[in-house]
Amino acid sequence: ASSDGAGSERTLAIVKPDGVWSNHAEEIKKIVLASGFSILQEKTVQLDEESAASFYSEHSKKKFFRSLVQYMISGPVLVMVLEKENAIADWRMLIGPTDSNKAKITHPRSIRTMCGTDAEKNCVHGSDSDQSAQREISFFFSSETPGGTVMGHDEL
Ligand code: RTP
Ligand code: MG
Repeated sequence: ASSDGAGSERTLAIVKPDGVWSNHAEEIKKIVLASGFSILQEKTVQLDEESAASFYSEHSKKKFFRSLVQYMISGPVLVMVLEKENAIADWRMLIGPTDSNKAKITHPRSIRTMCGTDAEKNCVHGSDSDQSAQREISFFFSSETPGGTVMGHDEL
């Protein structure tokens, strides 16, 4: 859009199944907007095993991979494209460290402290680089790789 500033950046955020279940999606969206992000696109999707495994394929050799995939398909997720200057790092900062138990100690005001449980069930996702952000945004929002079954779709 023409309003995109020269320094603006996009990232992919996900409210994972535990965050949706525990009714934190609206609260997280309020934090997103209050922190200066624009929500360019959003949808609620139910991932299947294949799409969840593909989304997290970088972790396919890790011990926690199977469990991660089962967690990610355990219910619908809210997927959002966020935009602001420095969006990738700023969103990662807001969500806090991967392990929600550690976040509770070191980052008490983080989103993972608010709604995460442990090293796996950590409530939210954020792209970790510009390359990941581009891949992940296409994964969910390009028509060729729909990335799960759409449960709801808000046009913003
Ligand atoms: P994410 O990709 O979801 O934003 O999380 P992250 O960068 O902070 O962490 P990453 O290393 O990419 O791990 C991806 C997701 O795998 C689950 N996990 N479980 N049991 C474990 O030790 C473990 N470690 C990671 C988490 O759900 C993590 O977000
Ligand atoms: Mg990651």
